[in-house]
Amino acid sequence: MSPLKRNDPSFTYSSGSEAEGSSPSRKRARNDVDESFRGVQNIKVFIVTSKLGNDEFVALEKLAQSRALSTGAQRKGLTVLKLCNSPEAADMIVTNIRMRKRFERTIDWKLAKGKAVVTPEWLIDSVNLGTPQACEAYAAIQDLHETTEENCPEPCEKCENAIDSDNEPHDGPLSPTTTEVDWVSHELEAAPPKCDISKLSYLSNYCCQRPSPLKCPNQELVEQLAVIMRFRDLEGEAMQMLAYEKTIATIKAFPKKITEDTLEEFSKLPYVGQKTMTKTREFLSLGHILETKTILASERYESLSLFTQVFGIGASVARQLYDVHGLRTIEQLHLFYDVDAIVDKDEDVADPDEPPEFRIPHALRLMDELNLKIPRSEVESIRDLVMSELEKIEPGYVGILVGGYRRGKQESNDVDIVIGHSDPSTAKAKITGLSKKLTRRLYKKGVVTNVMHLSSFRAPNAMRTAHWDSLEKALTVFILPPNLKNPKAPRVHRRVDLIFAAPQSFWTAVVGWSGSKMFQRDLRRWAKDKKMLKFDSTGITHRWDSKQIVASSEEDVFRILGLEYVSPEWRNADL
Ligand code: DCP
Ligand code: MG
Repeated sequence: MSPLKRNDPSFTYSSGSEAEGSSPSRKRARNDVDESFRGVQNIKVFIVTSKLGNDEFVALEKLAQSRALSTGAQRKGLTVLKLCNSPEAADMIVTNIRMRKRFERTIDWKLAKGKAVVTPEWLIDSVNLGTPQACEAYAAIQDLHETTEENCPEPCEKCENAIDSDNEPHDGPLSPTTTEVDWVSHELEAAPPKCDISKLSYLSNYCCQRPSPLKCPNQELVEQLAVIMRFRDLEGEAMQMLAYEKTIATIKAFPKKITEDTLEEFSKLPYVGQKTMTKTREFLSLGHILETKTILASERYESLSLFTQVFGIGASVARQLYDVHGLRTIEQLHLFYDVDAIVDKDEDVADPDEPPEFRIPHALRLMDELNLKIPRSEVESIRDLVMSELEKIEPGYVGILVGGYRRGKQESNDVDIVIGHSDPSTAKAKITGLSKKLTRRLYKKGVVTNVMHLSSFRAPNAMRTAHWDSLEKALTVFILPPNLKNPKAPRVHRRVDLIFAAPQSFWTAVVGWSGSKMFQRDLRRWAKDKKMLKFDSTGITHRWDSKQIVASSEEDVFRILGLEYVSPEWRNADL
C-alpha cells in the first residue's frame, strides 16, 4: 500500500511530548485536534546525514519536520511529512549520496528497494510547491530508479475528510507524536545546536540559566578558590564544599573581569558573600588567596589529594590512610595495598570470559597512565571502536560522546558515552543487558581490561554518588589496540564510562551526563523548585504522580523544564 493511502491512526498533533497517562486536559486537546484532521496521511521521511553538511542537514530537517502539504483534487487532501529516525520506519529516504556502493554502506540495499530513495531536491520542491512531487525525476541512485518510482507515494485523490480547499495548508511545525520518541538523528552525528546566549543571564540563581564558558575572564580566581573547595571536600566538609562550588559556578558565568571597578557589581551576584569578597580582594591585591597558599603548602593537602586521585579511594578512605595508618606517599600506598602481589595474582587467575574487577591495587598500578589527559582525537577513536563493536552485535545502535568532551574540553579525564538504539519500538529490549554483552566482547578483544563493580563505585567517591542514577552502565578501563600506522605509539589505559539508555531516557541521559556537575545539579533544583518535576539522567517525571515526560531531543529537555536551551559549551559551571 502506498504510504499516502495509509491512514495512520497513531497520528496526533499534540504540542507536548508527555508519555501516556498525561493530564486529562492534554488528552482532551489531543483528541480535539485528532478529530478535525481524521483522514490525514503521513509520509515518513528519513534523511541520510552522510554527504550532507550540518547546515544543509538542519535546513532539510526543518523543511521536513511535521510539514503539512496539500494533495489531491483541488488540493483537498492533507499530507504531513514526518521526520523519522530510522530508515526501516521511513516511507521515503532522502539522500545526497549518488553512488550505490557508498549508499549501501549506510542503508541496507534490500531495505532501500522497498522505499522511495530520493535527492534532497524532492523535499525542497515538494515543500516549495506545497504538494508531494512525483519521485521519478528525483531518484537518488540509478540502480534504485525503478523501485523508487514504484514506492513513490501517489498523490492522494480521494482523501477522506479532506480539509476545506479554502484553508491554506498548515506550514507551521506540528509537533511530533507523543508516545514514540522521535529521534533527531542529526544530533547523534553532528554538533549540537547552538544557543542564543543573549537569552541567558549571569544574574540568575540557577546555573542552568547562565552562560558558563569553558574558561572565564576570572579563571585564575576560580582556580584559587577551587583549591579551598577541594580541601573542604577532602576534609569531609560537604556543605562548605558546596558553598564554594556555588560561588565558583557564579564566577564562571560572570562575563566581566573582576577589578576594583566591577567589584561592586560582583558583590551582588548570587552566592557571593563576605568570605568570597575578602578572598577576592586578597586575590586582587596579592595575585593569590592566602588560605589557598597555605593549603597548597600543606603535606596533608598534598597527600590527601594524591590519594584521591587513585580510583576507588574517596576522601574518607584517604583521611583514614593518612590519619590512622600514617601514610603520606603513593609508594607507601603501593606497599600498604600489596599492589604487585595482588595484581599479579589476579592476572594469573583471570577468567577468559569475564573482565576482572578494577580495585584499588589495580588503580594504583595504572595511576600514572589514568591520570594522563585524553585528547579529543583519542576520545573519538574510542567512541568509533565501541560503536563498530556494537554494530557487530546488531545494527542500529547510536552513541553520543558526553561529559567534558561534549562541553568542548580539549583534554578529558575520562570518556563518557551514552548509548541507545535507533529503533524506538525495540530499543528497550536491545539496551537491556547490553552492558554485560558489550564489555565481555570488548574484554575478549583485549580492549577492555577491567570493569568497576558498581557497588564499589558508589561510595566513598563523592563525585560519583551524587550522580547516581538507575541507568545501566559499564565503567571500564580501556586500551585502544596498537595503531597500525604508528605501531610504536604508546598505548595508554583510559577510563571509559558507557551509559545505556532506553529511548525514554536517552536525551535526559545525554543532558545529565554532559554536565557539568553543577549545571546538572541546578537542572534538578530548578525542576523541583519551579516546575514540580523531578529531573535526572533517567528522565523527567511529575513529582505528584511520578509520570514520565519523554524528551525527544536535547533541546526538548530544556523545553519541558521551561528553560531556554543552553548548548553544551555554555554549560561549564564547574572549574
Ligand atoms: N556528574 C554529575 N555529578 C557528579 C559527577 C558527574 O552530575 N557528582 C555528571 C556531570 C559530568 C558527567 O557526569 O559532566 C561526567 O562526569 P565526569 O566525572 O566524567 O566529568 P566530566 O566528563 O565533566 O569531566 P572529565 O571527565 O574530563 O573530568
Ligand atoms: Mg568525563
